[in-house]
Amino acid sequence: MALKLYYHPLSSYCWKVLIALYEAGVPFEPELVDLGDPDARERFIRMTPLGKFPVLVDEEAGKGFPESSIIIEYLAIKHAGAAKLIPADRDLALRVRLSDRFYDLHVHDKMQRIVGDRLRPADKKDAFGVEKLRNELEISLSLVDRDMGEGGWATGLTFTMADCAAAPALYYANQVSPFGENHAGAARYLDRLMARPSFARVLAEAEPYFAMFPKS
Ligand SMILES: N[C@@H](CCC(=O)N[C@@H](CS)C(=O)NCC(=O)O)C(=O)O
Repeated sequence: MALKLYYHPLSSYCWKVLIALYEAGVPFEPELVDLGDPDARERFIRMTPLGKFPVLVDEEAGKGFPESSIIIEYLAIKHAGAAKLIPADRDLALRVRLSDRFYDLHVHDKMQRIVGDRLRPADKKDAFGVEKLRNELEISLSLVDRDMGEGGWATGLTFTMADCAAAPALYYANQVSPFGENHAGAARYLDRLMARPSFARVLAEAEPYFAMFPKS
């Protein structure tokens, strides 16, 4: 299967898919999209009008998908190495999808919008909105503390799509507001994720771009 991944090395949702690809050992061609380059942006938007990455194109099958979870679902259907990311058991698979939704919607999205506010012009900031997002993120992280402090992966002993979702969400949430002692359980889970070779590789590849991340 000839796969092409349109991505950016700093993009958290692209990390989620890269982790899955590295976990599964699926060969793919990375295509870095610089949305700051007007020509590259125009080409990308022509391909995917919402302009969000990651996008995976399966050139042999003539198919392409945005949305990190759908991309991982596709990989799990098409590639034996990726099948383990979504268990065959339907009840377990539901738990994985529920946890994937939790990390995307209740951790990743909050974090992403807090970072988004940092990129706004000084007179367009939304302090009220950011405070609300920070409070919501605190609640989500307290659930991660409760469930993940003692070890294991998001839904048990097996590394799944839910852990692919958790890794970037928690990594950047910890940048936005360091977990420290307040979120010791989340911090321990993040340590386990960062020690996982797939995620360690993603972080090493992103390293040259980290200076572009808005610190405040
Ligand atoms: N729900 C989407 C979210 C994708 C997303 O938000 N991507 C961000 C990068 S992490 C993006 O493309 N940002 C560029 C922009 O909004 O201009 C997914 O799971 O893939």
